[in-house]
Amino acid sequence: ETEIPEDHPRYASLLTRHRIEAGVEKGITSKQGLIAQGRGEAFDYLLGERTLPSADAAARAAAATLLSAERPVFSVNGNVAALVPEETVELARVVDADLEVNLFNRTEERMEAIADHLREHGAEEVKGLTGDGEIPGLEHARGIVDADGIGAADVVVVPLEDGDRAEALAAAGKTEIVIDLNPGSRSPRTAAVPIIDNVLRAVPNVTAHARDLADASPAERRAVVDDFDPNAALEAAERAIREGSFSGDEA
Ligand code: PTJ
Repeated sequence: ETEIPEDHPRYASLLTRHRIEAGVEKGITSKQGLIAQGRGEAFDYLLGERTLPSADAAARAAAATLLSAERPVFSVNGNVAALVPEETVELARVVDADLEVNLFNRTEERMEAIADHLREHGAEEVKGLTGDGEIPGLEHARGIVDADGIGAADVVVVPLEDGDRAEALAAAGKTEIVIDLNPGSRSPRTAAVPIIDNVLRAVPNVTAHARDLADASPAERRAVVDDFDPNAALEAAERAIREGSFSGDEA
């Protein structure tokens, strides 16, 4: 990772690619994860590779939602594990959420490799391997979850989630926080809190907001959630892309 000079104009992008490649080599990330990464990069470029004010507001709403949750769970896939393992473990710790490996293309090998990888980065308990629960309305392998993890969660963080699965989770009554760089994608459109940002920036940003809100009263947290408008956040991101705000500020 350290071979890329930090002052390189595309440092963050090159670092990201390197981590995803290393993830594939380590058996964590799927080959489809490489394609997903390419798609994400294109959107990140159009967004100016920065956190829009609207995405920052979403991150704050996500933090308030997580702190107010009874049983929050952070769902981890092959891309998230490769890109932000430490940051994910840290966010889960700060908001007292469970970590659950949950894969679009589920294989036992990759489930275990990701759980090991998270433990190497400080996770104590990692759920997902039991697979004794199911999200209704999905083809069997796509719906497998832990009954006492995502199965019992009230709030789930699902970064880079597939649209069908995001819809099925919402139909199962879960409050969803989706992190996705494409504001037109179905999963952020399904989410109570869509964060249109790179997971590399979004996960530590949610943690920072959670630290800031740690001593806030339930009423203050509720106000943060109530003041957040998911449709306005999606529109702000679309506008930023359309108006080419990668060379200026968010309109
Ligand atoms: O590890 P698995 O089997 O669970 O598979 C994970 C992937 C991501 C491969 C799988 O869920 C998939 O195929 O996802 P999609 O349908 O390609 O959607 C990925 C979405 O994430 C796209 O909308 C991308 O724009 C977005 N994305 C990609 N990289 C990032 C991202 N969003 C935020 N941060 C990123 N770094």
